[in-house]
Amino acid sequence: MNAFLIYVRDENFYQLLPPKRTQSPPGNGRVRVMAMPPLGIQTLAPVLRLHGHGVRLFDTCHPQMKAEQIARAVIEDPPDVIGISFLSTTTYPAAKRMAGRLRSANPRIPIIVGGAFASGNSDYILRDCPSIDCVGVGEGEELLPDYMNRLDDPGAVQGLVWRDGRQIVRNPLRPLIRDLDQFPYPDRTSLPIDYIESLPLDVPAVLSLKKFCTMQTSRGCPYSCIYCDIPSLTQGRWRSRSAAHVLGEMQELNDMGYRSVYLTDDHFLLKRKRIRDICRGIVERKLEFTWGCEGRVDSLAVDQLADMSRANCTFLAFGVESGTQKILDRLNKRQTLEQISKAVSTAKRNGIQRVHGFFVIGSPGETKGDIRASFRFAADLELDTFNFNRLCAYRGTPLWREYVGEGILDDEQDWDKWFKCSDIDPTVLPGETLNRLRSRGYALLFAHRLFRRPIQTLRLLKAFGRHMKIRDMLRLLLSPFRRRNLSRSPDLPAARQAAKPCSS
Ligand code: B12
Ligand code: SF4
Repeated sequence: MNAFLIYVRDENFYQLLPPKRTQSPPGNGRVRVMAMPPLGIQTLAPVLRLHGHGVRLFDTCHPQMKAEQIARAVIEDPPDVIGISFLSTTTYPAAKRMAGRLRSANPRIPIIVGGAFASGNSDYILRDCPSIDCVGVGEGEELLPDYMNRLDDPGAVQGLVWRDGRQIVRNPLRPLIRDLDQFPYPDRTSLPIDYIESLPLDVPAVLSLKKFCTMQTSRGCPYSCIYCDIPSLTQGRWRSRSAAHVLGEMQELNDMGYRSVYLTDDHFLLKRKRIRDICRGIVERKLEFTWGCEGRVDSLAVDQLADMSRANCTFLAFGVESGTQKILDRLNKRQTLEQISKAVSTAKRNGIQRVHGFFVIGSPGETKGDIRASFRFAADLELDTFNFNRLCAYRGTPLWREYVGEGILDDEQDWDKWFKCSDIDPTVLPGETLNRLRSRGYALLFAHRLFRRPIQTLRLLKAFGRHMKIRDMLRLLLSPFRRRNLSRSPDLPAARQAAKPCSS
């Protein structure tokens, strides 16, 4: 049997390289895109092939892989199954449009969707979108081949939520996969796209032109921060591939010429022995790529950062979130300000080139003073880069459940929306105030950096400037002070929309 696997992108999170540099090299049909590769479909393709199926991959960031072109491919070379993969709430409308277009191209081909948002909202999706026949909940490595082998008996496929006539049927959940070492490595060659290491911003910020890809060495997270849906997607469990299996893939990437790798693990820094073995393996095998990852500041592995640095880890991102203990506790972050300072300074002392801090502002109960304290705290940390996003509420998170309990959100009507907390929660400062405080905070941070760490700052600017025009550098530096134009704006809850006066 044959399958099309399509990754539907959020158009705010990729950009083609400017026209002159878009093709690489000109005429070979490949395009260069500033984005992360679609690891979900890259992971599933070789597994389906192992089961004897043919697979064609599509990624909508490619100018020739938009809904129209894929619909034409469906007509000319009809597959037996269409699988649509997308990550988040923000991409659901585009995924729905894709399903509708492909359904009209050939109404007989079953369409299955999967990914983080689809897994958490399966029943709602089937009720909402008649072009989608079923949702694969959770991991796809076992589910998708099982589904393809039993197209005429969907009731027997664990983890499938499907439509039986007018009824939506939720099959029993498929248990989490125990042995993640059993699968082949992702397919990084079939898509005619070179993914460029970059920042997903509205300014073209190319970080390097090295051959770049992502990789996943573990899944899940045992913590329960109130704004995050990873624990509910992975049943609060952390599972990993063995160091040997990870190193096998790393060797393959090295031999294929990859020189920059980003680990998309939710929490890479969890198991000391595994980290030690991976780092040792990278050094012993003389693997040439640099790599980056994300982790918690309280992990014991913080004292292994020297090993990681020796093994070419050049980027480390910490979820700092706030500069006050009150807000860290409100977010159930289970970390202290001391742990944050220690982790950041240990990373820098051990030679990690770029240490990044993720912060949020606009948390429940956060005051203007708390936000100013966060920026002051950030200024005192030895972070190289940082971002301060406004807190959002996504379905599947403890925060969402709080809002449903308080009557602010309604699961039935708001499930496919995303909200800035400042738009819906009266205990959060208004959006305008947050934006003003953020602009001032960024100005303080930039000034602080320039005067207190001028050499590091110039080095960083030089690194960013290598592949950017001066005009783009200036736009990048000014971007924190500008309002970002998103193709999909945050929503308002149904209750508030209903209360709005009718304009006619
Ligand atoms: C890397 C990443 C990004 C990258 C984008 C990567 C890319 N390819 O474009 C960047 C940084 C740009 C990003 C941006 C955003 N992200 Co993000 N991102 C991730 C992260 C950390 C890893 C994704 C990944 O590579 N996973 C590895 C692959 C192997 O897993 P997978 O794709 O889930 O695929 C598996 C299954 O889902 C399933 N599957 C996948 N597709 C299909 C299809 C079928 C048919 C079937 C049956 C199964 C199936 O099988 C696969 C193998 O088991 C996830 C967290 C996570 N653990 O998933 C968050 C996550 C997906 N992101 C999230 C969010 C919120 C966002 C943003 C909205 C954030 C923002 N600031 O605006 C944007 C929107 C981006 C978008 N919609 O494209 C949330 C989604 C929550 C939600 N309910 O919407 C997550 C879950 C993080 C979180 N903490 O909550 N993100
Ligand atoms: S934010 Fe990070 S630490 Fe918190 S639950 Fe999500 S993945 Fe785990």
